[in-house]
Amino acid sequence: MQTLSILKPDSVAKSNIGAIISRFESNGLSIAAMKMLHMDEAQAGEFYAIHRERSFFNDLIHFMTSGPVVVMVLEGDNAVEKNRALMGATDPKKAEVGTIRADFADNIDANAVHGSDSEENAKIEINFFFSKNEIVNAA
Ligand code: IDP
Ligand code: MG
Repeated sequence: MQTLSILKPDSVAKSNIGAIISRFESNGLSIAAMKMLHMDEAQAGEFYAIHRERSFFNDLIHFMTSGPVVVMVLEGDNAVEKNRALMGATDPKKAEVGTIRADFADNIDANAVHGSDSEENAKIEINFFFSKNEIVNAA
């Protein structure tokens, strides 16, 4: 199974790329695709379109376009659920000890990582950032 992960601008700015990728690799998630990019407002707005009506939408887009991100396809058994478990709760104050957000996130805006929340959304999000020939067989 595959899922989409984004290391958000705070993770890149704080040089936490390697430490966070290590969490994935040491927990059975392999990297099947990876790139760095700096999203513009249109791209971030389209990616987060599901949140367009939420009060935090403008803050979310502002933050996600504030610097470069690392976008990855992670592959492994139960990749969607496993990644969500490794990430921890959206609000790092509520994230379990030892999760990525508990260890690397500052607040609910700068919360270190994005992860797809269902297998269906994982497919949509992977297609949003990657073409088929950019994804390798990581199994
Ligand atoms: P998730 O990233 O854990 O899946 P979502 O509910 O999908 O959380 O929200 C997307 C992103 O929007 C979050 O990661 C967070 O950065 C931001 N966000 C969510 N809820 C709030 C909020 O109540 N205030 C501010 N930002 C929020
Ligand atoms: Mg989400």
